Amino acid sequence: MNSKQWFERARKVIPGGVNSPVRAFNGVGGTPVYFKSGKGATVQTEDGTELVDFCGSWGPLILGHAREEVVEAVAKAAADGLSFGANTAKEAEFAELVCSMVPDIEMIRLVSSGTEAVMTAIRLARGYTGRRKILKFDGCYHGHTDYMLVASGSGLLTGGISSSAGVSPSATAEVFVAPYNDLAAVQEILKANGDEIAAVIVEPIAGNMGLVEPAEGFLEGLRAATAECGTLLIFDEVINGFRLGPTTYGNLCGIVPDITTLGKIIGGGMPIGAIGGSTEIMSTLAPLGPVYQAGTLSGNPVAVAAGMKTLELLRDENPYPKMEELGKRLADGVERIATEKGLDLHCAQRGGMFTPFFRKAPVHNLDDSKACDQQAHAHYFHHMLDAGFYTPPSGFEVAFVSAAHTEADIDAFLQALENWNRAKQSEIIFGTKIVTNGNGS
Ligand code: HOZ
Repeated sequence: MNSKQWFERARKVIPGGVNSPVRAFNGVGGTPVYFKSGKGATVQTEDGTELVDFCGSWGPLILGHAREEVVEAVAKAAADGLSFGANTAKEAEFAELVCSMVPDIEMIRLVSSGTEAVMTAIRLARGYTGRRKILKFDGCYHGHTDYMLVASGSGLLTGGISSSAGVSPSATAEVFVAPYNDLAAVQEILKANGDEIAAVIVEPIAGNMGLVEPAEGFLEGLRAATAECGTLLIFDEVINGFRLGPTTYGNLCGIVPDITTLGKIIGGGMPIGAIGGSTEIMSTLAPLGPVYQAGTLSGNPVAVAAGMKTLELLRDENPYPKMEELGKRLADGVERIATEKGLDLHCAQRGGMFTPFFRKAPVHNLDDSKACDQQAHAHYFHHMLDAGFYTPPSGFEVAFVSAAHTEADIDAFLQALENWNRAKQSEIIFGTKIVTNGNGS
């Protein structure tokens, strides 16, 4: 059975054949790849191929696939019991570790996903402030709770919808949306409605419309404007957290949000999420306070073991300078090739995060990202896949260089890009639509 056969089989019993829409390759066309195993920077597929993986399970695998120490920690925890639904010493140690690595997080509550973390953070902000409304940014993605599925990034963009059906209008009516990086728009909304807004939520470095960096003063401005009207500032660091250093991005750039949401890396590949903040705010959560949150698998010992070992390794080995170096090598190489080949392409990069944007002009917000040539991205994606490189199957996502990648991986990636000749590529089938190569015909 190859990927195509597995996909046909899966489509009969799983909606769209996938358990998360972006995996369906709607953004790039063609048939999704089925993964069999992974080790370090590479994965083996059901097609018998080996791919260098720049998706890294969408971010958790900062140490690469199946890092030995993490797998050992998981195996040991699993052998000791998969779940208790009761307290464990490890979860207390894990909370202590995160608090020690992120000084502004005095307390942390564990949940099972980033979506759940954001859901809880929003309820916490509402409970703490006694206000109902929220402000989010166009193209930022904060999981799939009702009120966060407005003007959303990530998989919603590849599906051509920015807001989901089935969401109650009363949920979205409570959400203001501003363009990312537009501080003046935020200030205006807060000036008129600040006393009704419980929280402003932002991905400090946006990662769900491709990699979009905050403009100078944007995050500082958000901090000042929210503080002025008693609105909480939530940094959604599900992607950013522990990505650029062994701490949060907020801590690295010296901005203290009121609440931080975490996920991905802190679970080392196992399902986890977390909400962190000051003792005062976090004490609003039950059983100390009136804001309810619960979960049978919250603080699951196997997930905690994977996360703990991952954070310890990041703290002790400090692979961040290496990832920055490799990320820069890759981005510089993409820029050079784009210039030499006359491609409408540039590469955004920060640390190990990168996004090739198919236009020359920089990308500051969702409108800029949407203006990129998605068909060119799809052709690039398939060329690189055929050459042995797996990148996110969407032009609206971030790719990741992990601590397991090497200079040789980056150079091979660049060589493959250098060999790209779009005019020679065959057409790509998007569902029933065929996108031909070259002249965009
Ligand atoms: N949160 C991940 C994208 N940035 C997506 C994973 C998914 O939607 O499957």
